[in-house]
Amino acid sequence: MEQHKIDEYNRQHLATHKRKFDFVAEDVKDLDDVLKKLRAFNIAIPSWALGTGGTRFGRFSGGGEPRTLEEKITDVGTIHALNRSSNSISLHIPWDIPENASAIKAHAAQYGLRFDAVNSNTFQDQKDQKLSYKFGSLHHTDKAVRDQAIQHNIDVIKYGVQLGSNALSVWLSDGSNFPGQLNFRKAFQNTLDSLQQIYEALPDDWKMWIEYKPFEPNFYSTTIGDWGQSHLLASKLGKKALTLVDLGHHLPNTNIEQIVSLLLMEEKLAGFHFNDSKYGDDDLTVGSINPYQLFLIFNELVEGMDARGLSHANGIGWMIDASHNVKDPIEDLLQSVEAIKIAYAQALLVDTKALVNAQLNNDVAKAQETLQAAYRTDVRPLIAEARLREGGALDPIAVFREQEVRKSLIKQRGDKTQATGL
Ligand code: RM4
Ligand code: MN
Ligand code: MN
Repeated sequence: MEQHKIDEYNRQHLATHKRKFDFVAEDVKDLDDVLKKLRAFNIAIPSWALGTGGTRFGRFSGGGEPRTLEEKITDVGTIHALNRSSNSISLHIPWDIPENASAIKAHAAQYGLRFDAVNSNTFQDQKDQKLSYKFGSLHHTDKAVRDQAIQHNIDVIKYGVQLGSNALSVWLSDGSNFPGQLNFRKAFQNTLDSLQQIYEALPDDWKMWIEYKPFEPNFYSTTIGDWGQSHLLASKLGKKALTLVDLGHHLPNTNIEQIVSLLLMEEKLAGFHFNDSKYGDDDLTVGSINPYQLFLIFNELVEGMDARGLSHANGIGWMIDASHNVKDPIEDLLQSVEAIKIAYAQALLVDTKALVNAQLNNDVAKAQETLQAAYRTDVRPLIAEARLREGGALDPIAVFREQEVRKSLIKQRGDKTQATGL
């Protein structure tokens, strides 16, 4: 994406933007501080979200999908050039193996990108794999299977070290489909023991992020099924192990913001896999179903991070984990990043003093008014302004469409390409 094209678009739309910005900015108390924070805020893009995701029933490619890791990085580069808020990429291994790490790193650096957490995969069998993960990996009854899965995680750390990552993200599909299939206690102990061996292989400045999920692909039990089980493992493992919250990994109506608040208090919140859902792990575009919940989560995050003096930009990990099958993946990711920034900006606008007072006085109506005043503010011009100051586009999707980026990707890569991933 050439900068002059972005600048040209911005020039044409500056007057309209200015009018909207001035209107909202007038009522923002610490405008400079808010803009500074918005400018610094980046969200990592997962390497598996750049193709059109499928379901177990089918897959419909939109064309021009990245065929290689390099092309995935190029697409993240396009996203980052447009929104200036996606300066890193998170790799899933073995879907994306960096065969030549220094070349991959140099390619990413060209777009101002670095590597976020690396993700291991012991939920699928690979072609050349000796033992099967059909009955689980780190929790398996057979030590040989556990050892194979441990070794895979250690290999993933090694790839990550070469790329300059500093976290290993572990999501296990381990669980059971039928009552009686598993001994819960032994499955948990095997998982702990396996994670301990992986933990020992972590470099000093690395973290292990432990993701939980209540069901799917197993439908009776999941060995790391909720934040309590993840937290139990993380606290037994040590300081470098933390709990990762994927927004889609909760039973319907779970109060995620409360979970987030307590994990943050305990210094055990690794970060996020952002997405949205209506039923389960739907992996829909962030903010497409329940933007109010996202705001409430960010409200707890801002409050909790400020209480601990953590930097919003990198105090914890921010990452998208979505898999969509009807939209252009690049447009979809741009929408997700925007939704996250909107929720964050709204949380920054909460009148904290008024909220604290309302809470102390049990003034419930005032507390609700205070939160919703921030939530109902149209903060989009603030985000556009932050983006503009960073060199991004006032309207990233509009530029993407105007420049016909997808059309030229299809021309280069073909109509029938399929990216690795789900
Ligand atoms: C899982 C989980 C993991 C992701 C895989 C592809 O449901 O969210 O984070 O890596 O899907
Ligand atoms: Mn996830
Ligand atoms: Mn998931």
